[in-house]
Amino acid sequence: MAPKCDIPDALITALRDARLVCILTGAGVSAESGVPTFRDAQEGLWAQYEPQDLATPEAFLADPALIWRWYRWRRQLVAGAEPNAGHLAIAELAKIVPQLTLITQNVDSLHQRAGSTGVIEFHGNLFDDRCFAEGTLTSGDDSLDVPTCPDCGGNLRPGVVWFGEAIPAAALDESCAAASDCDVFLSVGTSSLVYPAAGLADLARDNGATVVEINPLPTTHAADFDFTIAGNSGVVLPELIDSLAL
Ligand code: BV8
Repeated sequence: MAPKCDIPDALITALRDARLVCILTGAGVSAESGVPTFRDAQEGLWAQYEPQDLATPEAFLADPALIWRWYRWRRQLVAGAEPNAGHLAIAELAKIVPQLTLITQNVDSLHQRAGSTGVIEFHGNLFDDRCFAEGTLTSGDDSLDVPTCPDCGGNLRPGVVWFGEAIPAAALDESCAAASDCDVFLSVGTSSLVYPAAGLADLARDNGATVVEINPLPTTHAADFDFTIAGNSGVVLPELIDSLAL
């Protein structure tokens, strides 16, 4: 059967010779599961808001009930979604190459549901609750508009990293180490606009890795990659696995 997209032979060779492969994913890898990306216009009641205006501590302080409604809407949406062929291919690739580090900007747990292990959640997880004041992981009473912390009684917030907030130190350290040490770095389904995540490909390139962008729409950084494959991750990644098996 004719390949659905063209995977350069030199990339297959680089993957076959790789000791460590590092993958960074963004919202695009979940698009084929029906989870809207940050670039996609928000639907319905949320259409009037820019995601990065809602995903801030300031927005939460200004109206915690509104922000909780947004995150509950996203939790329901993601809970109804299934991992797609792109997520499954990444879990498969981890069984083929000697070592694979998966870093995701996604907070939707779809990589883990596809069977990927040791996933670095660079921007946290949608389904975690944290005390806004203490930052401690806890579970809130979901019936309340704004669940409260069982310890201090303060508001709980979703366990994600908001704009203006630091990346969890362990996630940042592990990601920088993997990006600096990898032989092949795949940037999949991300617009490469949000930092410090978008800087990981630069770190990999500066340390001699082969860097690859997989995205139907080349990003503003496309020229900085050794290979750019214009296609949906749910099509390109399974094709990449098949090419490796040949
Ligand atoms: C921080 C969790 C400091 C929340 C998110 C340097 C330069 C400029 C700005 C900054 C900088 N350094 C820091 C900043 C500020 C800011 C930032 O980067 N702003 C941007 C907007 C300019 N960064 C921060 O605030 C970070 N924190 O810097 O803290 C600090 C340091 C120490 C101490 C205190 C503070 C924190 C950023 C994290 C924010 N949280 N998510 C939530 O989800 O609610 S970011 C969120 O948006 C996502 O996690 C993701 O990272 C980002 C969206 O980007 P993508 O995932 O790439 O998705 P997008 O929709 O943009 O694109 C989708 C792509 O997929 C497209 O290219 C499309 O073509 C493609 N696609 C579509 N379909 C498919 C596909 N690809 C493949 N297959 C398909 N089928």
